[in-house]
Amino acid sequence: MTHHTPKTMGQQFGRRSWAEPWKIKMVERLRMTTREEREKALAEAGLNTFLLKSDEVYIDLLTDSGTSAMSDEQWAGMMLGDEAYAGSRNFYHLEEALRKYYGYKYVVPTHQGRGAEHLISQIAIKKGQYVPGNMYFTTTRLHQELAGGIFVDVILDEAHDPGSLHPFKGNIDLAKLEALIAREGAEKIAYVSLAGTVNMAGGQPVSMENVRELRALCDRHGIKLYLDATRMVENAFFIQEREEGYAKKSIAEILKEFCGFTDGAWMSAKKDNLVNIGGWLAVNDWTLFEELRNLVVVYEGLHTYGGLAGRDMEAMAIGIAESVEDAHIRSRIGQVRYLGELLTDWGIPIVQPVGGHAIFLNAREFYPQLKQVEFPAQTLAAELYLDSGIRSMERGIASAGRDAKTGDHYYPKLELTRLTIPRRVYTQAHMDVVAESVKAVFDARGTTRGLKMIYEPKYLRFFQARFERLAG
Ligand code: P71
Repeated sequence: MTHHTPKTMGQQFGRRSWAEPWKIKMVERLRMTTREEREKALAEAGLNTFLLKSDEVYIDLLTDSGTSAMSDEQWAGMMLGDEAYAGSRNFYHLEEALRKYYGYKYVVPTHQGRGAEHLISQIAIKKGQYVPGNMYFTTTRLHQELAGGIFVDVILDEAHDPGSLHPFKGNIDLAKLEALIAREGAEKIAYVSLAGTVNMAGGQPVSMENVRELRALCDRHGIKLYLDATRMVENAFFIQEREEGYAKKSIAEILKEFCGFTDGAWMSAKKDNLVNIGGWLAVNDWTLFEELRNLVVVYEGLHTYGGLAGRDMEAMAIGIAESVEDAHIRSRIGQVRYLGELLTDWGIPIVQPVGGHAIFLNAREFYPQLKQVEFPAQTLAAELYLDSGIRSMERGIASAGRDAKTGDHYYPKLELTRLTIPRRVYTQAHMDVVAESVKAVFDARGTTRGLKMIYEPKYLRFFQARFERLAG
């Protein structure tokens, strides 16, 4: 018998191991299912992972949104909820945290990110204006369009290439933006919509240099610059790691410097900010703030709670401080990267470089036999669930929706299946199980058939669409 020497993960990678800066006080038990149970559950869900019951899921990588584990201090904060209708002390705590870490002057809480997107879009966009941005996000673009705006993608070309190793694939291509301004005129631009670690591009960051130059460009033309800060803390980590001059700066310092180049931000606090529900808008301009806090009372709630309970705002204020700690973000992104390193080493096609919140499997390369209208990424999500009970999310043609003018599908270059890692929830052993399941599905890829959509809702169709397997 050959003797096998066990090695820690760190040893296998030739480095000292790192571990999470927390320990586990309470656990949530998981339910395992049989293949038969999964076949049945998936058929009932119309082969759409959004329609599965979470009890039917083993490892849930649908999203990192609202799925993080709160700390004991955040839970203690929940008991300090001041549920006054007006002027809750938790709102002032939240405002203080946002001023301290993000640096904006005025804050409007919202129930989640899209609530904030709705308000800023309604106020800052005039019908027919353009909204250039670094790749679209589904809810962001929808609210911009509902406000009469026309979204224009001005991200670097590299962002659309899953193989490009550009360190800042989230950057805005300033020449594309200049060309749009030259063609349409600055007054036709509502604002520039900049996102930190671009979700649909694979969690790819924006460099400090890019936002600095973008600010200068916007100033030259008198154009406002608003930030989708949803995963901006993760973006700060990549700047610290990859951009010259930032290695010795803290995540908190980098975050604040970056936000300082923008006129305001909207946020889904369900991601970086480590809460299960919440969002906010923050701006530096008083007049804009007055408009926003007036509109928030129409759609969300009074401007000191915006659709949240006092306790939610307290948990958010505490979560913000925890989220900018260097050790937290290093282990958070380290875990995502660990899964990415395994898959890369095994030759499985994923978007490179690995981003902040998720691994994006390149479904086109899994299934070259499928046309894009046969939903390769949706197919891959279905196969993964069947194999192991892991839930992932389609980020391809189903998510992209239809062109309102022509009625045809949008055909995004990226046809991806996202394995999104919740913060502080799963262990390294869970990542191993995920990696092995992806490999099993990859190894069986040759015989996999595609899907057709048999029910298509009007808005954000991917949430509720139903599919059927194509006959072989
Ligand atoms: C994610 C989500 C949640 C989601 C939203 C839509 C379809 C599927 C899943 C939400 C974001 C986001 C960015 C960059 C704004 C929102 C909306 N992401 N900007 O990735 O990633 O925030 O969900 O709190 O309303 O799973 P909201």
